[in-house]
Amino acid sequence: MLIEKIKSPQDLKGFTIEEMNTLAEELRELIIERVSKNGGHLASNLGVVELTIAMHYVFNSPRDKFIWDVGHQSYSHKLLTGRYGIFQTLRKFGGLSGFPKRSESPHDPFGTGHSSTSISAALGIIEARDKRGDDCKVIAVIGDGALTAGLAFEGLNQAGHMKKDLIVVLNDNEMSISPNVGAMSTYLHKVLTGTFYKKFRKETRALLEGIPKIGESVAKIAGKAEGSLKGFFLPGGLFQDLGFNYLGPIDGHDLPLLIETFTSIKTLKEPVLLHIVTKKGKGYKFSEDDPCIFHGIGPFEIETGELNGSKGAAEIKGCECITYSEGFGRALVEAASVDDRVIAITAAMKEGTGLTAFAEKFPDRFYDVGIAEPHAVTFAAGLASQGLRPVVTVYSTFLQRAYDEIIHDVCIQDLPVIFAVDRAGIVGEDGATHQGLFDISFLRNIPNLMIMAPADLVELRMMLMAALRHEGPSAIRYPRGKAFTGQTASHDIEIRPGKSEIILEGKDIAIIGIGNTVAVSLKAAELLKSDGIEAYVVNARFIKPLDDELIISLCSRTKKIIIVEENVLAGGFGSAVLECLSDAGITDVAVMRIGIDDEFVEHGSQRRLREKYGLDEQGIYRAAREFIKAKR
Ligand SMILES: Cc1ncc(C[n+]2csc(CCOP(=O)(O)OP(=O)(O)O)c2C)c(N)n1
Repeated sequence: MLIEKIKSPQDLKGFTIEEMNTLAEELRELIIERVSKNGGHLASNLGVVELTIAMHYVFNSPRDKFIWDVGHQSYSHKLLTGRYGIFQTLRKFGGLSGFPKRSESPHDPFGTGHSSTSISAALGIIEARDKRGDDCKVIAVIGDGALTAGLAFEGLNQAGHMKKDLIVVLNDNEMSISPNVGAMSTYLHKVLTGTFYKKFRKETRALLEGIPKIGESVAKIAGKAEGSLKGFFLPGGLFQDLGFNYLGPIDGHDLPLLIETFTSIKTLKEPVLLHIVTKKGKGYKFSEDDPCIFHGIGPFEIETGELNGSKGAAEIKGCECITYSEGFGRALVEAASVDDRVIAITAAMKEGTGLTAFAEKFPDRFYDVGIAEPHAVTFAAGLASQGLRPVVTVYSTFLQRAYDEIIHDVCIQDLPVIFAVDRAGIVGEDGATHQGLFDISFLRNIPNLMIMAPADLVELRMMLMAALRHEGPSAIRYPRGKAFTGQTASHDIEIRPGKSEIILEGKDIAIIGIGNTVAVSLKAAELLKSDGIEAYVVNARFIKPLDDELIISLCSRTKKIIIVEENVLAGGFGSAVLECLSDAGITDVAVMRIGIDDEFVEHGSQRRLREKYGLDEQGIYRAAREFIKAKR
């Protein structure tokens, strides 16, 4: 195989176009095979194979720096930069990350995972380069989906103004995870289908050949050229007005054309935006037909495209086949059916957050705002200020983007926006950039916000109803994966603000779980019972308001309390309990907190990571036994 000859991108330099086309086929096969086993972002990676080869052929990584926006499309880049030998470990615990990572390779100059950071980061790198008098090239590759975020425009805004030699490759496949949305997407679509593109598409190569290789800016060349050449630059007028030399659109699968284009623009000393058109999922029938399903996928059968087991299943034994996201989506449809004030908002994650059915049933009350979490939150605040009941469904990790909007636009004004915080806790293979391990800490300190976490699907539904009854802002956090169906042993189905419940009586020790740690705490209590240790188990339900009364009363019954949470310990739920005890002047109770210490949690399966951090039943059981033995 040709890929075996490539120890570093330098080895690509001697390849012929024919060999590079064969290499593209090999890369596609390797990616399909690996993702079919390990899961991952298939369609996005298949779309950028030729682009990646061309970039490595023309530029000199790691001296020249590639910033992959989101970074979910970086598998070919990894394969060409010395990571072929360990590619089978992709997304596995201790293995290759599914995203660019500084600690993994000098060819990854900037880590990504969340979208729309590439232009800002590239500009920073360029500025630092100029300060040290270097002359490397910096290329940001951004998708049309990622271009919907405000952050990308903040980067373009400064870059166009600074006039530095930044190359932005806009990889346009007209898809975000689902079809791309918004006015920018409509604009790009017009560019692709417009008369200019149609007219000049065929002439693209001829035009490029006419561009001198050195010195003059693309704009100047265009200015000097004949009328038809000017037309070549017209479609992307918006980018030109922002200070970029716009080039394209060109076919992003035409390797010779890509190579010629990069060679032509390499020497320019001004910002260039190269618009390429690619097919998401290219080269594998099933992902070409359904790039949305194959955007991020679990293990599947290559022959049939069918999933092996269900995607994102939490590894809790004995649960029914429905995810928390699906359960939430169903509950929201139910709520919206009886309350026409209910609105659903997503930032480009309709399928992931379980809103597909809602969008079909209530198209006028469903909004996909693009990858624009801060806007989603303020948009919801505006709706809520007029008496509507917006529900922002968002992954915990992406809600981080909207912190100021949560405080400034929602909570200070005490508006009844509901945050459905999906993928809260350990998410698994997507790794450090995607774990939802901060939301308890960053939400808990905001006045007016009620925060809940359900122990099972029944509670999730009841919490949504409680949030809709609540007159102020609220958040419900729930994990990735399958729901613990049925009741986790809740005695009382009714959700009352600030009320938790004891779901197992004991005497020797108390274990307080929140959300999905309730079920494992119960299992750990069963193990303790066989050792003769009787543990109370508390289903906390509320992070805020905290059930001070129950916690304080528990302290008169047992002198040892363990708190288990899938969140960082700093500022987490355990901290809330400690604050409560301290404020109440309780000093004779020993508290142990199980959660994530002061570190980022890397990639691996949810099961493996929970085991590592002692968040599974065995971990809690062992910790409880040690704790019982300890003097204090
Ligand atoms: C801030 C943020 N929100 C949401 C996501 C989830 N997400 C990952 S890829 C993606 C779509 C990106 O579309 P595009 O940039 O066009 O790349 P493509 O996958 O089409 O190549 C989304 C919404 C994210 N990574 N970061």
